Amino acid sequence: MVNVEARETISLNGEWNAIIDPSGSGDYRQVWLDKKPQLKTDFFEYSFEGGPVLNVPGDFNTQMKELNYYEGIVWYKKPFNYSVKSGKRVFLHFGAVNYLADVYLNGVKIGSHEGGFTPFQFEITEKIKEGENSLIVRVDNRRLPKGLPGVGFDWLNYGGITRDVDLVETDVSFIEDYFIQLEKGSLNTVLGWVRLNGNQAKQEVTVEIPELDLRHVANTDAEGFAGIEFNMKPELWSPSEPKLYQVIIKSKTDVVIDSIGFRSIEVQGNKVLLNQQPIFLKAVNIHEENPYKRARAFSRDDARILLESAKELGCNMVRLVHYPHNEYMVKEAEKMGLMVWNELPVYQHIQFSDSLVPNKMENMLNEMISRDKNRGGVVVWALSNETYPGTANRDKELIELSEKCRANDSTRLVVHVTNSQTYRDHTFDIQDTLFLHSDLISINEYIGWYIPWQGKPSETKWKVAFPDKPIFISEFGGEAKFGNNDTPQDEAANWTEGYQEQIYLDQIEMFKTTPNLVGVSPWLLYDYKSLGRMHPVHQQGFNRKGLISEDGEKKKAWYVIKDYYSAEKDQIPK
Ligand code: GCB
Repeated sequence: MVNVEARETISLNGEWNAIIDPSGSGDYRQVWLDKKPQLKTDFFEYSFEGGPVLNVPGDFNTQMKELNYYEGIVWYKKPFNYSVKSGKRVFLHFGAVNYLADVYLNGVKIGSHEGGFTPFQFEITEKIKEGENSLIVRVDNRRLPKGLPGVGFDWLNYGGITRDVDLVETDVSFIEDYFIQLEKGSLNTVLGWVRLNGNQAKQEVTVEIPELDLRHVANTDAEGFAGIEFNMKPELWSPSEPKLYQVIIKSKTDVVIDSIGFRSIEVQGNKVLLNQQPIFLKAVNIHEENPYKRARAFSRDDARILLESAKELGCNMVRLVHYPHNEYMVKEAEKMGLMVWNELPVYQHIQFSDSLVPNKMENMLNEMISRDKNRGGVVVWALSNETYPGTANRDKELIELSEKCRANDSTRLVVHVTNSQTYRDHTFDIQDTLFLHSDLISINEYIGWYIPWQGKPSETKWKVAFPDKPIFISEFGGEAKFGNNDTPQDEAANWTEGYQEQIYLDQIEMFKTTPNLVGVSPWLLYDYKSLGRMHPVHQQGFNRKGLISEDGEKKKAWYVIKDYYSAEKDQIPK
């Protein structure tokens, strides 16, 4: 179900007992049975009691020194009391668990989930007991070659029950899901639907927007589904006026209240149009990490820290890499006037030929869209990042995924990010057949860092496979350690702020030569933890491409981008 925050919930956040299981012995010891000795001769070689306690939500890596680099199994247990209410249904909802979750209630398995960044739930109406209940979750964050992402990625593999856990109580029939957004290209027609769960009797559902004095009535069919279509004249959502409307969705037995922004987003020719006006996307890349806690971000407060920095930089968009971030991020961004780029963890080396991977991609896509489709702030579904044209079945599977995405939600831009490029004779040659299926030519390039300049940035030449499409530079930048002003500043191996600053100045010169440029997104806002970044003096386990350090100190490059964003107009001429 969507919009859990707006429903009757009982939070299961807080302290959970944990068993750390690096050897995987918990499976054959059947830890989920949580046995206690009955006879004098009984003993069991595990116990939740007397062991470590972990906070949920939160990654486990940063809660115990021993788990710092841990990738393995942790068993979590939460005892809770419940009073059964007749005529109510109960669901157990997880905001996210990284990566595999097996869930047991009172010793019985109720389900499993794969994927570290999207919500899932199980109905437990028949399984929850009056009084004391015990919930056990086996979490496994080991990397899988056939996982999403696969085994190699440039961020910390934070494991655990990383987002909120709730019991959700509903009536027998409830509003499971709804889609209330403007029709693609329209500024005044809402085209969507409402879907009920649990009662196939046909009934009226209403969508009300009190501020617009609007009440729309529709009738559900035998499957509990009602199409919604009505006209209105909303004040449109935009970064400068992030107007949200209270939207009340009602069925006979349920009410869900949401706060929704209405806007249109589309590509026309070589431009991106927001509310039918060309817009320049001033973005920044953000990982889901609280720099100050150096831990996985999961709360509204964490979201505010990251998003306020993006606002201060002058952004009108955030690219939330490389997986769907928590729902607070998306909701807060919408409130603050930041367009959101949501991305699937289809990252670099993915085994597209595996028989299960395409299904996993599709499930994650559906879970991502399902949760965020009512957020007007969300303008991009990014389906992949830097996958390789040579990988078997890559194009076939990603093209199918794009089609499924458009069929599920036709209102946003669908994007694939690539780094399929050559840079020879000072010419940028961008060729990737995948761009045919992407609304933007979205490229990551690190000229000035991984690839040295071959001439004056202002004289860069371009050869682009699809010359009529808009180009978005989704990553660029280089590393610097804050406060490092050593000389010489023109040597990359010195990790100086000056070297990073020069990369940004040069990139901005190059942007003036980029055809159909509709926006840029520096890599990235804050320095963040990544174990592959092993330089003992300059990196210390951090990817140092941040514009801000993990202590909140702004590097010289920050000011370059801030100036660029304040000089660059949001609206570009038609
Ligand atoms: C990239 C990736 C990003 C990396 C970044 C880097 O191209 O998309 O995930 O972290 O480069 O710092 O090398």
